[in-house]
Amino acid sequence: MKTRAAVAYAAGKPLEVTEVDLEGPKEGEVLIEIKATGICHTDEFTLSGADPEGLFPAILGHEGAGIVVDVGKGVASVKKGDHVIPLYTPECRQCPSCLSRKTNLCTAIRATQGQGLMPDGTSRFSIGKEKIHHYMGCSTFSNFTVLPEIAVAKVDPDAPFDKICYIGCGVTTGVGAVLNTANVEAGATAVVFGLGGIGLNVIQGLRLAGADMIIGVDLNNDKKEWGERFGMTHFVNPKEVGGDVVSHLVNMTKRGADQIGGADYTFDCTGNTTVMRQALEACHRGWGQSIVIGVAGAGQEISTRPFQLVTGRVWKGTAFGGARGRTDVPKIVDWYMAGKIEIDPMITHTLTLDEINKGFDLMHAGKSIRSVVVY
Ligand code: NAD
Ligand code: 022
Ligand code: ZN
Repeated sequence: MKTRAAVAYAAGKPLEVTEVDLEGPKEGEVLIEIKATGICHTDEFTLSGADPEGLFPAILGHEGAGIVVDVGKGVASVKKGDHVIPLYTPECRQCPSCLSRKTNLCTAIRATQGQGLMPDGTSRFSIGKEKIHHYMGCSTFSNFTVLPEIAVAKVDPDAPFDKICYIGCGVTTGVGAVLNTANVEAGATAVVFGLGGIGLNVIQGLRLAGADMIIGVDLNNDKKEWGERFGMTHFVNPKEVGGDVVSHLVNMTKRGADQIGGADYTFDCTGNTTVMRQALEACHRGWGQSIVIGVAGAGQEISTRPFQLVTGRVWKGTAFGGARGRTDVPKIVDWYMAGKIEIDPMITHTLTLDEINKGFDLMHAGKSIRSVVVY
C-alpha cells in the first residue's frame, strides 16, 4: 500500500512529507493507522545527526496512537479496530528480561530494532527501490506503520488519540520514573531538575504518589508557573541562587532533629551531566535516590566522589519510566480518562503532518512543552 509520511533523508535536513510504499504485516505483526503523534527530543537528536546510531533515510517518531487496520498470521493479542499505542520498549513476556520481573528492557527484538528493521531483518518501508529505515520500532511520523504485536499496547477506545499519544513516551517516562523506578512514598521530599515535557510529568507523578515537598529547578523562570500547574511546591532558578545550587537545595530540605538536608528523591530531566551530579549530591545521605531520566549526548560521562555513594545515596537510571508497555500503558490511559493525571494542558501545539518541521522549530526555541501532529 501507499502511505503519507515525513521522511528523514539526511542528518540536519528538514523532514520531507511524501508518499511512501508500505508492505503489509507479516507473521506476528500488525498494521496500524496512526491518528496522532507527539514530537519528542530523541526524534530531534537523531535528525540533527548527533545520534551516532542514527540511520538514514528513516521515518522517525515514537510517540503515537492509532487503530489496528490489519494483522499478520498468528496475531492473537489485538484485532482490527483495536486502539493501540506503539511501544519503543516492547513487552514479549517471554525473554529472560521480561521473565526476571526486574526490568522492563525486553530483549526480544532489540537487535533488529536498533538497526531500523523489523524482527525478520527487513524493512516494510520503501520509496521505489530505496529502503527506508524504521525508527525505535515505531515510525509514527507515517500515517500507516507496521509493528510487531509485542510492541503495541491495547488501550481504551474512548480515549482521544491527540492526547494519549503523549503516553507513548513523555507521560509514561515521567510518571513511571516516580512510581516504578523510584517507588516514591507519600510524604516524601523530591527535587526535579528540568521542567520540560518530562519534568512536568515527573511532577504530576510525585503529586499522585503523595509527595509533600516538590522542588522544581529550571534556568527558565517561565517554568515556575508550569511546574505549579502540576503540583510543584517550590521553584529554584540556579542562576538566581547566590552560590551553589546543591547547598541551596540541601538547606531547603533540612528536617528532623539532626537537621540534615537533602531530598528523598531527585530526578534529572535535562540530559546534562553536570545537572546529573547536582541531582545525586542533592539527595539525603543514607537513603536518597537520584534517578537519571535525561539522555546525555554520545560519549558523555558522569562523575561524583565515591563518598557520595558510600554514604548511602543511590544513583539509578530509567528507560520508558520502567514501564512494561503492554501491561502498564493501558493503565496510564485509564488514569488519564479517570482524571487522575493531566495531559491536555501540556499539549501546547497541534499541527498537521505538512507542518511537522514547525514542531521541531518550536522545540528548539523552547516554546512548546509538546507539539502533536494529528493525521
Ligand atoms: P525539554 O527540553 O522540554 O526540557 C528540558 C528542561 O530542562 C528545559 O525546561 C530547560 O530549561 C531545563 N534545563 C536545561 N538545562 C538546565 C540546567 N542546567 N539546570 C536546570 N534546568 C535546565 O526536554 P524533555 O522533553 O523534558 O526531555 C528531557 C530529557 O529526558 C531529554 O534528555 C530526553 O532525551 C530525556 N528522555 C528520556 C527518556 C527515558 O526513557 N530515559 C524518555 C524520554 C525523554
Ligand atoms: C525517548 N527516549 C528519549 C526521549 N524519548 C529514550 C531514548 C533511549 C532510551 C529510552 C528512551 C533507552 C534507554 C535504554 C535503551 N534505550 C536501551 C534499551 C536496550 O538496550 O534494551 C533505547 C531504546 C530504544 C532504542 C535505543 C535506545 C531504539 O529503538 N533505537 C529503548
Ligand atoms: Zn520520547
